[in-house]
Amino acid sequence: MTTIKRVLVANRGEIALRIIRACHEEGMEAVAVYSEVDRLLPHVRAADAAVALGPAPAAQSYLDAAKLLAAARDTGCQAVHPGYGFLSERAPFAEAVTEAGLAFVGPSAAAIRAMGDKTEARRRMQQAGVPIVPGTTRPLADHTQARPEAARLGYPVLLKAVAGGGGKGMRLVQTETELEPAFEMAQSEAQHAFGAGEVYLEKYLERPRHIEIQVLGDSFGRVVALGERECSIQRRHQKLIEEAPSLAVTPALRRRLGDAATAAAGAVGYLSAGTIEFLLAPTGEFFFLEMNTRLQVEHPVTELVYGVDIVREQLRVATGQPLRVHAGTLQPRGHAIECRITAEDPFNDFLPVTGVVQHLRVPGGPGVRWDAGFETGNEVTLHYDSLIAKLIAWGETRGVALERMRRALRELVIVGIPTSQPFHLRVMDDAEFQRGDLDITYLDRAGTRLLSGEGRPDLTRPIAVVAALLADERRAAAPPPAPPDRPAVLASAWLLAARREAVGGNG
Ligand code: MV4
Repeated sequence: MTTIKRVLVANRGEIALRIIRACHEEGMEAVAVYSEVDRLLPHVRAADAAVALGPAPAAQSYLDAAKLLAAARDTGCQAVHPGYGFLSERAPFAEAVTEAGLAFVGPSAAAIRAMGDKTEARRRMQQAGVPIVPGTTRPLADHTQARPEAARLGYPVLLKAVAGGGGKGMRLVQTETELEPAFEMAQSEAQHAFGAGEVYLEKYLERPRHIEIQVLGDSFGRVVALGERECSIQRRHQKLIEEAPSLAVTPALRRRLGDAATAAAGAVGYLSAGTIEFLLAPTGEFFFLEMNTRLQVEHPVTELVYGVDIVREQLRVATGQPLRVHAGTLQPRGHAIECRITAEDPFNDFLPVTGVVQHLRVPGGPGVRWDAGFETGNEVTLHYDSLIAKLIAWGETRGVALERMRRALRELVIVGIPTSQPFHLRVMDDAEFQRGDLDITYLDRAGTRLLSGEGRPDLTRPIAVVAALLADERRAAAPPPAPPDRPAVLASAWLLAARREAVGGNG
């Protein structure tokens, strides 16, 4: 057992705040880190202490392992939670954390490394009896080596980077004549993106769904699967909407996917939270795609339908405690949908945008969860990802969850930056989405229909909000009206008392 009293949260924005909240519920203190441009974000204030990392560029802040380790040491932390992105899937960082005598809230460096090499991951999965997409399990030396393999698989095939993942360095090859140039392109892209040019081949699957299984492992060798998430609504390998459960997954298929995911995680001695990605073919066959060895953005939809706090479980297993969830009793309840509210202009090809959140009205009420990294007054820059917040709706049925999401999206007001909000409203209104008729081509097919120039965002509410803000400012500038029964001086006395309370002194 490792005692963890204080955790360094090596991330920013919504996920840093999410982790800080879990620490507090586990009775742990949380130390935030922040770059110069992030000093006013809510995660910095929510933490028990905060350490400045330096300039905005990630290489000099959230990706600087030495600064993070120094921050953990200087503030007396016993553990480091990496969140997602940044250093979360860098095996050398996980190693450095443990070598510094701290607990890494995540899997072992060995598991991260094994899953980071996509051909090694495929070999391990094959050995564990997990179905993999037909293809090679070793890197290919050159296009002449690829030629007979591609012929054996049958075109179309996909060239993928061994160090890849997330779609980078991927190349679709339709015919044999395309193979040589595609091979060179894939290699140089991979070399550029990952500093490792190795590529391998997979049979190209047409119109699959992207289904992923959440797993949790503890130090007693127990691995549990927390059902699936439907993640087919993506754009340029960026997920925009996720839900749990998937309409395409029957209880029998869920059991088979769960067994495969458990075997996959077991094969690398998996500890903490992880996700096994599968492609589900229209035939009903499923294939291992890759494993994400981290907490994922979309974990809340699983939390809501399984009643499990995934981040608290991560913190518990990091201290050496057993998982509190038991495979036999896990049943999804109801349905959850997540919309990623991003600082991107859906009417301009989802171009990332910057600006200040001048006004924010947060949705709430029954079945609505708002996980945000920004508040009114915060600035969105281009230094990091464009995620402002995650809006998650839960309901007893998919229909209720969908209605709640629609209602919450209407409540949400963000003034100052274009966001993905109007896009999400249109998806919720789309008949194809409502039928659950999804695969990875949904957005390519529905995108134009949903975002055609006609019916650009209704500006009535933003204008109303700005008018209200201006009225507020005018009111603030004028002396407060003092009704006869409640003189202004009394309000000041209350304020002074409150301030005395806040500073904890005698005034
Ligand atoms: C595939 C595929 C079809 N066949 N592999 C994209 C990102 C990376 N994680 C793997 N990806 C794909 N691999 C085979 N053999 C289609 C994709 C793919 C995709 C997968 C999941 C979600 C969205 C996607 C969008 C385009 C392509």
